[in-house]
Amino acid sequence: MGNYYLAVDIGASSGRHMLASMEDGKMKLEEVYRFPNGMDNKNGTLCWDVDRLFTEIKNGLKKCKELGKIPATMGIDTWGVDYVLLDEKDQILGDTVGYRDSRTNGMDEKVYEKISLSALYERTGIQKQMFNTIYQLMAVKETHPEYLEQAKAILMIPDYFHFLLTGVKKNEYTNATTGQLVNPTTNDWDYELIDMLGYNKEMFQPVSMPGTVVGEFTQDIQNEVGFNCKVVLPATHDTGSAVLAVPTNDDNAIYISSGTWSLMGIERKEADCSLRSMQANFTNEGGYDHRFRYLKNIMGLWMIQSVKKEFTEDLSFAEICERASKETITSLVDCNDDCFLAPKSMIEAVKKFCRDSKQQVPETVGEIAAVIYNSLAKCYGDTIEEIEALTGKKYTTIYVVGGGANAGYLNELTAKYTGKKVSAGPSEATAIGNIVVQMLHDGVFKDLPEARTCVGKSFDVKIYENK
Ligand code: LFR
Repeated sequence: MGNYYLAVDIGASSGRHMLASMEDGKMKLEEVYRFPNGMDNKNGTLCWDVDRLFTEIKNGLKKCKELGKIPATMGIDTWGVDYVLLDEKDQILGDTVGYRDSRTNGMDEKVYEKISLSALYERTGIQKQMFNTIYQLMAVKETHPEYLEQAKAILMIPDYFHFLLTGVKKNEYTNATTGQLVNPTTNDWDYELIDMLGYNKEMFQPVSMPGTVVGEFTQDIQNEVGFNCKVVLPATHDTGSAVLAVPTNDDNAIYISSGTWSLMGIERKEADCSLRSMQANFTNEGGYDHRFRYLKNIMGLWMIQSVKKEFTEDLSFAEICERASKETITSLVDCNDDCFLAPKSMIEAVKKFCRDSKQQVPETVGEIAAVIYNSLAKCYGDTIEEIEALTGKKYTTIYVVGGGANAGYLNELTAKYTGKKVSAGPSEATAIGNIVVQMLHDGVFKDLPEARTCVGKSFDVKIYENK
């Protein structure tokens, strides 16, 4: 029996502890613990409860101990762009505000007073998203400049949890890049940009690559969870991990990391920071082995997760898909419209979009879901056209990975709207990608292509073709 490796994968709606090991040349995964997540409305501000999340992280570690399956290494990944600022006593300054909060409204203009949008893209290669760390820090500078002055460290959310486990502060590369303050050529913080914006330079730690050892559990953590473990940086940005688990070595593959967001794109060795790329709003997020994720954010299953909470009936995702598949409504919404980012009611937002664009307004559960699923698939189709135009290549297959790979109805629609073959799975791609880096660190695989071949052999994928 080989080693166990533990991925703690925390998404916007839930977190999970996944233990992995190698058996007969295949990766085996076992979920040992799961917990809910979400942004809480704290006096009108959307916040993450990082204290509770850290308790859940420790609960999952205790579960490993109980099972007698002690991991050799572990690593944490979460959604991107959010962070904490720590003072000299390592206490969090202010709230841990979530990326859907509206505090960044208008912060783009404040940033552009210092640097133009195009100059910013040219030096970071990161798409404009109002929630990027760069705009969030501007919101702090505007409302609580003292936090920025007092901050001794900025840690992205997974960096913070790694720090609580080990006492070591590191800024991991893949998550740092999404924030829009890293240079894609030097792969380090763009200190000149940070200076221009008047952010405190001292709080940034040197950027560390995935595969780097953070440290071992502190004595306190060891006493509490009952064992010691080495913490190894995965690609701490969940999308960075998910894309590592795309089960192919075909350089011409298009992937969709499908979860709360749908991240659709390709992998590239060089960042494309051109004006054309900026206008299409593609991003160049840093990845393992300096492979850039050239992709686009699409609103994703967040829209379905949100309407599901509002439906009076308690339905599973499968039931919602089932109902949607029976509908004939043809109305479509633009999934990337900001009105869907954090609406008070997603159902109302979808209806309003249809009403305003003079389309049939969906009324039933099935109709609302059908509009959302069809709109997502349509958006995938449009995005492929953009990728093909930008790269001058044709792609044959779309690899859907992540929880959304289980949505068979959406996969069928994706094949229909794109005209491509759809390969769906693995659904636990984020945890698998997290573990891939730990296994690479431990010498289980010699390189990423070998790891991806193994992922392809180890997990089920389902093929959908346009009929
Ligand atoms: C997906 C994701 C996306 C990022 C968004 C906000 O979970 O990490 O990659 O753009 O969440 O962080």
